[in-house]
Amino acid sequence: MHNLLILDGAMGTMLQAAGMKAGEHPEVFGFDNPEIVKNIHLKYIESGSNVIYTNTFGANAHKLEGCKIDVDTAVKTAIKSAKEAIDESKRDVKVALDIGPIGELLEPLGVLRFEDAYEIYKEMVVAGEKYGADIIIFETFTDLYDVRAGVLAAKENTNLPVWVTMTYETTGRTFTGTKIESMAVTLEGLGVDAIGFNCSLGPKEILPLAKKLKEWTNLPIIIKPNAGLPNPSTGEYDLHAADFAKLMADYKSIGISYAGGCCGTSPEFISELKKEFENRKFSEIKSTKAKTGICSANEMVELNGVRVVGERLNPTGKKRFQEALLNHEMEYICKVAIEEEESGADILDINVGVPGGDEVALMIEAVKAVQSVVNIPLQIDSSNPEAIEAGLRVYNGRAIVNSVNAEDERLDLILPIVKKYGAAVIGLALNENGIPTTAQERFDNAKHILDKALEYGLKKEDVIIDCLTLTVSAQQDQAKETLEAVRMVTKDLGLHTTLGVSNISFGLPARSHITENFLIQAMYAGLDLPIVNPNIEGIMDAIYSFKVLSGEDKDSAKYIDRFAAVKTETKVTEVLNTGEVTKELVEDAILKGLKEETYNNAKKLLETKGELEIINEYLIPALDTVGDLYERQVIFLPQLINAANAASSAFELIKERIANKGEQNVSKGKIVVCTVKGDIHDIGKNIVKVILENYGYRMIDLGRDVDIQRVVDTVIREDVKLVGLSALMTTTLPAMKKTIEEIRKVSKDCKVWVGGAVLTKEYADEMGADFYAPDARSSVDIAKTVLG
Ligand code: THG
Repeated sequence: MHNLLILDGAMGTMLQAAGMKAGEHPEVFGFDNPEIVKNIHLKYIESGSNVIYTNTFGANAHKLEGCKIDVDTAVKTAIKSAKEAIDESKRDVKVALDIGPIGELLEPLGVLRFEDAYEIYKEMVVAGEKYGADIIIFETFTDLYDVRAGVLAAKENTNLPVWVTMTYETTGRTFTGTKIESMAVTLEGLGVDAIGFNCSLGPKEILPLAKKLKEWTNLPIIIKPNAGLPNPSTGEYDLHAADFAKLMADYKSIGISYAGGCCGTSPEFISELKKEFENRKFSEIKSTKAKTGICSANEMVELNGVRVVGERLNPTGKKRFQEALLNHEMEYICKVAIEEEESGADILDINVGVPGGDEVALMIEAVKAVQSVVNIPLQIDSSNPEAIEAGLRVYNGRAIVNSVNAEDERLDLILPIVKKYGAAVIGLALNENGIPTTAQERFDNAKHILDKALEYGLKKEDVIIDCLTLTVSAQQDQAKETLEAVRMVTKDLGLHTTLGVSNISFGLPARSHITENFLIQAMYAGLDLPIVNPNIEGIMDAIYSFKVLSGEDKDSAKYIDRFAAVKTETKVTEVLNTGEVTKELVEDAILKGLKEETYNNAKKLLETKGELEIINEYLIPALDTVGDLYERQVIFLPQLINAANAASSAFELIKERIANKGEQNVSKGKIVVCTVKGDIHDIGKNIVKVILENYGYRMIDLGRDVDIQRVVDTVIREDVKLVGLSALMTTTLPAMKKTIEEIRKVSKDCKVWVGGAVLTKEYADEMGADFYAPDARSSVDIAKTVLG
């Protein structure tokens, strides 16, 4: 019999039903009313919960700032209430310390540093363990980077099991673009004990997402959906307890381990769930091995064919790159990375070792910068264990470590780090005696690396062997030994292999012929992760051709795509050469989130063009393109924000020029935005603000939890013609409706649009809003309609 445990249901709505006011901190309410919290837990336990979540979702230092209780007190109080309920019930129930997102976006989406997020979560988990929690559950996360900070804090500072559930949209992406595959592989790598989904959707909508998750993880799966979707006419969730339980029974085909309810569920839901699961036994699910790969948050690279590793993020022999590292010119490094991605690299090797540079600090800086501008995953290239760990720590995905070798001392130093972060690792087929001259000896080194890796708990597919490219002009007999070693490691050990391909041709004229010929032979021998310069057309041509002949490129589709249409895309770097700033270049730089580049473009344009012309004909069309790409899910939230910020650097310069000339305000109109009374969530509102600002509107941001009267006063005082209201919780929708009504009383022509996670077009209509914005991007169209 499959072992399934029942979790609890919603806490927030139960607290409200017991008298908590909108806008009140649940943790503070729980501190003042511990009996109420205990009784809610007791109801869930009596309904059948085997695990209850503490009333600590927002008990972090950021959210509790200015409250009368601190984090330690909030956690202590909440765990005490949970434990008292368990004691009273006399049942064997576990306490999960509930941790929600901090409520502030991490860099580069927002301003919170990864390291600061870590400290905030650390304070919570340490208190949780101290006061006796059995499990730590991170729930409702939409940013993989954010939850990684939490998981690391939990793993490094407590001995408790760590669970994670993230919140997805029906598209299979979170709000920031995290893929299910990436969540699964990254979190399993970090040693999380169970993963799954909670909130946002109902059991029916989460089912396909859970199936996908199952393909990508071997971990126990947690499903804690909402009670369906909110029904616009009633404001309630659309599933009753029995329907909810029936839909949950469908999960038995997947083989989940923990089931409960999120928003809109109650003890009744949990008892129905319990009945449903008791009546219909979960059959044992045959576990097939989960898929894996190397990934960033929003891109997964499976290692089931030739994958190109770009070599150019490397200061060796490159003066400009060295200079950029020493001067911390990350925009230059980012441009090199973008160029490699555009040329077709699948993974980027990143090496920041430069004389006079602090490799650890530079690795952190470069990984953070590069991962914010490219989607493809990274390969951390260093011989310094601290630099490797620093890179893995801030890397938001699952990386490759380049490299270890067969020396035990190195293996014992590096492999535990690789294991801790769940990375893959390249093992060089050399040892303390140097590079062997025969294929057999290189094979033996590879075997030793594999054995050690398995001992340290890595999986076979996480080990990539480098059979070592020597320079053929110096040691001519070695080329065939390398190729033979690749063949043996591929065939007899079944491992992935890599080679720094270009080493082969040093010292020869017309190097490309040798490099490409060697590359082709090596791929034929089994090389699947060539480290190359993807900007060299011949290299990529060879790889595209190989994939056709090997059968990897089905129906030659990629090959045809590469050669059928002549690519007209301009490269960012071209602006430096030609000096002419075209619309394409402006758009390209903005799309890539290059701030300095965009600033310089604008500066150059100002020499010959008017301010408004630049805004209307260059910046706005570029932002429109960015918006379209976002809507079509070609780019994701991080890129959208980066692009908006890049455009803003140009916009600031232009505004400055206009101010200096003493001309009238360039602003296209004033817009008020705020999160309504009783709601403290402002992530969506902040994004809207940034984007609209960059379209040239003057934004009056009233903040969150805003009094209706303040909105009304501002509308009158500033003669505002457009107001955007945000709310994340169903419980604050009445406040939104009331705000609209009050605005109507004082202004005939002020339009109001509404947006937020729980809203729908129907809701918006019902509360009398003029417009509904399903996402941040659509607020632009609304602003254009109203203000031009
Ligand atoms: N195995 C593994 N990792 C490696 C290598 C390897 N990492 C580093 C290197 N070798 C592969 N990467 C590079 C990076 C830069 C250059 C070559 C290989 C390089 N290329 C130009 C050249 O060949 O002259 C120089 C400048 C340029 O690109 O414009 O410097 O073997 N595991």
